[in-house]
Amino acid sequence: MSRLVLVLGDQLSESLSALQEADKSSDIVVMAEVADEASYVQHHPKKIALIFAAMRKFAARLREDGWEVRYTALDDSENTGSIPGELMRRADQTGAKEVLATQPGEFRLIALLDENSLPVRQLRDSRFLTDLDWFEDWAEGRKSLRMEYFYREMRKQTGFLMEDGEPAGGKWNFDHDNRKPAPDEVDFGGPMEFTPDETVEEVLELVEARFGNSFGELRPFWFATDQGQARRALTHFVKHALPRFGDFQDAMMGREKFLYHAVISGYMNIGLLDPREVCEAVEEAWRAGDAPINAAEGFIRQVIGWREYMRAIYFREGPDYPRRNALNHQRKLPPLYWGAETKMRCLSKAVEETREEAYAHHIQRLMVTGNFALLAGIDPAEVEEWYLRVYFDAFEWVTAPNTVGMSQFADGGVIASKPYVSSGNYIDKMSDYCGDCAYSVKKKTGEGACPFNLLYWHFMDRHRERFAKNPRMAQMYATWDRMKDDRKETVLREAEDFLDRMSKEEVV
Ligand code: DLZ
Ligand code: SF4
Repeated sequence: MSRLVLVLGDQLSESLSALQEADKSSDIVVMAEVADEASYVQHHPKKIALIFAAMRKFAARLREDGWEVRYTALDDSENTGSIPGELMRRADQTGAKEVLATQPGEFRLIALLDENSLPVRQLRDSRFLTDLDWFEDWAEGRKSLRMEYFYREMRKQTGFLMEDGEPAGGKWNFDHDNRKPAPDEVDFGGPMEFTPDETVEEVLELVEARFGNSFGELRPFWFATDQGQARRALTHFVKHALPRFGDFQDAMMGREKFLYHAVISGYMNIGLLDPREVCEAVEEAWRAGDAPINAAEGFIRQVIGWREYMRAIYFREGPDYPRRNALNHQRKLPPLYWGAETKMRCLSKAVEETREEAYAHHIQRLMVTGNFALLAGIDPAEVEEWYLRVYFDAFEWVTAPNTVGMSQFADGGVIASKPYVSSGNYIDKMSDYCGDCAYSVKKKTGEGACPFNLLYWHFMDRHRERFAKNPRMAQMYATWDRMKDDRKETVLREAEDFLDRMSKEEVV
């Protein structure tokens, strides 16, 4: 009796546990482009196109490999519009009585498969390095979960950048070297771009017709859409950008969308690249003397540290995690996040690049769009949904912990030991945005004062009770307390005024 093997749009790896467990000679692979997945949030058109194109190419590859694949295109007349619907339809066609799946990266879909009338066996997703049961044991009894300690465990377990049981270069973390401000010139032309082939072009036409009105530019579409292309993109990054990746990891530049970033997170998250092969390529470049340790370590930490840690926290914290709101922030996400005019250059650049590329690098996400949302008191659920919609690498297992936890502190400190907030100063130091901005970063109050400067103190003041005792924030509270009362009043009044105007959808 044949079984169905479900392969989702972010599970496009031959090493997928469901495929490994299945029998090529009798089991039938089911893949489906469905309206439910394409619209549970209104994804960026480039993200949908990436997933559909990569799904179609992966299905073709499985067929070449001898698998029987039942593939449903979005515009197939028989398409039921949902994953459970497609499983039932394929079961009726084939007589299959059981489904093999790899556990999806989202509680919503896990529950749907659990409730499916046809039994679904959900296998562990072995493409991630962290065993979630091991993580439970590791986390149990710890007062606080900090990524750094988790990361060191992962270094030991995987052996990446280890020499005789010790961290290569004598330190676990070289972040101290990774905070250079924006350079004058960037000698990297950006990630490798791929001209759409026939399959991609067909998908682009479909996406244009069905999702053309969503936020985001579909064309030019240049993403890798199969494993071979994604590997070329990785090699290109390692050769041309990795050596300077570390130095400028936290820099931001108006003219340079990508700086020295790899832009491969989306490929990893849909299965085209395996995190192990990514780290191996980076480690190899360091061993060959082609990349410094601060670059290799900084990069590998993102992959075996942050990426794994985010996912493990998501599954540990449970389905309510994306809706947490520890700071009780209720303001609506302002239209500037959807491209409405703003005078804040840092935000207008981050949103413009997001609209064009379905991408912004991590420091733009954390220190510009994330920082502003936190300072302005925006509902973290709205912020999380924004990230989930607009980025090519966004799936709930990563956007929930990244946004609700790390960027918005809405989990009350499960992930971060203090909120990631900064005034305009930090943005000015790390970017070239402020020079071209209508606001003045040097002005703390009055006409043209940088809104980040005002909102920073507004945030500190309104959350005093929660944060005043945090030793890492004591110095900032001491600075605030040293300010004269009338100055404090001016700052808070101007911040309130800014927030009012923003809420009334005036151009701010
Ligand atoms: C994100 C996405 C989109 C846009 N479309 C599909 C689809 O049509 N078919 C599919 O199998 N998967 C799609 N996905 C990925 C799923 O939403 C993803 O598997 C879940 O969010 C869990 O991570
Ligand atoms: Fe952003 Fe303020 Fe700098 Fe303008 S002055 S770019 S608003 S940080």
